Amino acid sequence: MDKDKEINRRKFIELGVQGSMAAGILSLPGATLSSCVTPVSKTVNGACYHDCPDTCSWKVTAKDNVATSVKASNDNPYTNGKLCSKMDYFLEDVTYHPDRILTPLKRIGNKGEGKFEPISWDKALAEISTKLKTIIDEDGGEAILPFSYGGNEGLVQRHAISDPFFALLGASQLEKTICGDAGIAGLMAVNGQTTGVLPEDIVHSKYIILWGTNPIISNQHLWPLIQKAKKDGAKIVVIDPFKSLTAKEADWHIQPIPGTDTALALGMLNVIFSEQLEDQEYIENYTSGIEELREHVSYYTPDNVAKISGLDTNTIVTLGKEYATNPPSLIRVLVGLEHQSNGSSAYRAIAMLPAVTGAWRKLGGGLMHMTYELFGESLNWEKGIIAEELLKKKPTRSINMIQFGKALNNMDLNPPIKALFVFNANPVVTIPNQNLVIKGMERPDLLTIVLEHFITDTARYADYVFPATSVIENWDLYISWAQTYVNINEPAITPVGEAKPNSEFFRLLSKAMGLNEPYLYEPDIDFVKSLLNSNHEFLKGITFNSLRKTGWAKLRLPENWVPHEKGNFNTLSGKCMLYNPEINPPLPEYNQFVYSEKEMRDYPFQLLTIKSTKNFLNSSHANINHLRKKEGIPFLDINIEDAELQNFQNGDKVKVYNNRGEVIIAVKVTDKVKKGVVCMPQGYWPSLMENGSSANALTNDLLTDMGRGGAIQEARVNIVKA
Ligand SMILES: Nc1nc2c(c(=O)[nH]1)N[C@H]1C(S)=C(S)[C@@H](COP(=O)(O)OP(=O)(O)OC[C@H]3O[C@@H](n4cnc5c(=O)[nH]c(N)nc54)[C@H](O)[C@@H]3O)O[C@H]1N2
Ligand SMILES: Nc1nc2c(c(=O)[nH]1)N[C@H]1C(S)=C(S)[C@@H](COP(=O)(O)OP(=O)(O)OC[C@H]3O[C@@H](n4cnc5c(=O)[nH]c(N)nc54)[C@H](O)[C@@H]3O)O[C@H]1N2
Ligand code: SF4
Ligand SMILES: [Mo]
Repeated sequence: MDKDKEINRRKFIELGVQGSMAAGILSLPGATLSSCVTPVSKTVNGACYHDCPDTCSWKVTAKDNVATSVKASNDNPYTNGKLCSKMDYFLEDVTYHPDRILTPLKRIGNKGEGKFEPISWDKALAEISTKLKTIIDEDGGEAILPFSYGGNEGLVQRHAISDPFFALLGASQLEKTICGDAGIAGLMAVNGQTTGVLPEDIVHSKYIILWGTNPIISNQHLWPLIQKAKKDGAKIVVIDPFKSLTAKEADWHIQPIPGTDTALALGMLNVIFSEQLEDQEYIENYTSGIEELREHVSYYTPDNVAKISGLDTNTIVTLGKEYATNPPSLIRVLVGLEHQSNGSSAYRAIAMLPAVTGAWRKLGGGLMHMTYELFGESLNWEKGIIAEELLKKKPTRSINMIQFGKALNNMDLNPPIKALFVFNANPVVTIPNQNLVIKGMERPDLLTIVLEHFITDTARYADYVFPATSVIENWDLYISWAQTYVNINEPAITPVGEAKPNSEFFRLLSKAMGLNEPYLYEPDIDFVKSLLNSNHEFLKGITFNSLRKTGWAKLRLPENWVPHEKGNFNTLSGKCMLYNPEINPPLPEYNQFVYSEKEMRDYPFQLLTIKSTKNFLNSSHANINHLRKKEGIPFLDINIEDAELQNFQNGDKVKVYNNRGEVIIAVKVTDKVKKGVVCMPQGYWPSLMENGSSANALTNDLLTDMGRGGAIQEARVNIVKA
């Protein structure tokens, strides 16, 4: 168990038109009707490819090689017969969208202009392989950087051929830490694992704290279960500096100053100890370091924490008491909370709450974060480790994705980055310090290759763009990072136009480069079969053949699983590490990020840039007109007091700026943020914004306190009328 359990979120990422449109289908680009007299109709099982905690199961129907519907699997209880609004028109919005790229393209305009002309696959691959060979000869393999992330969560299209391909070339590695890693580092320090309460078991909870997560938007299939818990008497508390849709629906919204959650959690512990609400027996048997923790939290009195967090003393006391006295209590954390400079410490402090109160004892009590470890443990990763073995023999440097802009612009790197591959990601939109990223991508000497569905704002900077298949055109296997279902994804149609799966691109490039290693040529379907070829108890009876029939299967986990009822933490001692001498500092501390007086004066507002867009998935779908219309224009939320001071009215166009960039956006005067905090949505492509800059033009490429994640929300700005 332990070896495979080493899979972390990074490795997880690394390894690894509804019926009505059928009538109009023949006019869709790329759709061709075969000459068969009898229409051939088929329905296959698949899953949503998005980097979303829900990983919905679906069925795709195709007639004569034209997909006619994508429908949620009714029988999967978690998907529960419903996709989300982003995916209602997936076939029109992606597979058959008129803007979809259907041939390889070569740049003819300047970088960023988005002017391309078609080129044949063979010619493009030949040109690239010649250029890559020169770069390898002159600068070494590390001059090549693959930049890929969770744009397609399928285990095959994410890394099947690309990982060994880049390892073989000796390319630089990308440190994929923008989502999950900071939180995981914090939880690992305490529990040695991230898996805790499973999503379905939230219905048993009686006190649910949604701490820095917005499930109505970001985890839509968990929300009905939270509603059920509420109907059965649970109190729903949201801790979020932004009044999200979820916060609005909660019984209690607690709105701290962003980035102060470590202090808040330590303050709750202080209350629990002073009110003697701890579970002494659980602490004695299953935790270590209680005396050090008691001493440590004595500083975090409700009064001190009130000063730090901007909350009332009474809020902190009540929260601590209610949390400790309403078992089974559950804390749900996901990703939003980690994007702070003190983000890891917050998870670390929060992870101590269920141990100190013994919340872990009951079904539905404890902490809920991610679930990928269960798949890491149970699938067969034998093919996935080929790249790892290659890298063990010949280690290469890593470039942290948060600091992508810095790396691209650093010509003192030895070697500098000379070739860039981007797939399953749109870094010009999603990576902090957007202007630095763009400046790097504008470098005339950088060879950039992008695999995509659309000319995204990243693809605009490419020398070559290759058409990627949409998920219904290739094989894959989907596991989930936040629930416990595995899905097979069978192609419903052959690739549209000249599109090819990511895996096939790398096979063809391997061939063009004269590489002969057999592992570069394994078919996708063999990866799927191999991953499922495991005797692990969680996969009992779940095979390639069974999944082809059922589409999805829930891991065979114990019924009514209470993972830490009797300790059983994945630490060396098996105990929950309240004090962890292996980590510096051994106890989580609240440390405020320090700005100079000048910075505080020049940039008086704290900026949040969050996933508040219901109709986009990160930057995906932001180019789809009807979804953007549905979403409405993006606003900067500003508190009424600040708006009055600055003389801003609703709808006024403002310039939000700092030393990294500026964004032109309309203001919305709301109570969604407190005084001093402003918030705008991430995900909008800069090309869709008035001045060609979106949220990440303002964010900082600062790393988190642990886990080398991104302190994306640690940003300050000033605002003036535009
Ligand atoms: N519709 C939609 N769904 C999505 C996505 C999307 O873009 N759109 N993205 C997907 C991805 S990749 C992920 S990782 C998940 C993320 O899912 P979540 O973690 O739920 O989403 P986030 O928007 O990152 O953050 C949630 C909340 O954290 C709050 N937050 C920010 N800073 C702080 C802080 O310092 N303290 C506290 N307590 N709260 C804070 C934000 O205000 C926000 O409301 O969502 C997934 N689902
Ligand atoms: N300011 C701010 N920035 C953030 C965040 C935030 O909260 N605030 N959240 C961060 C988080 S949590 C995350 S996970 C990242 C996500 O950042 P990214 O991983 O860059 O996510 P997307 O913007 O969805 O881009 C995915 C791209 O993959 C493409 N794609 C989909 N399927 C395939 C395929 O099969 N092949 C190929 N080649 N391409 C495909 C899609 O068309 C899309 O353009 O953003 C981060 N950035
Ligand atoms: S984006 Fe998420 S909620 Fe929507 S269909 Fe895909 S997995 Fe389901
Ligand atoms: Mo994410």
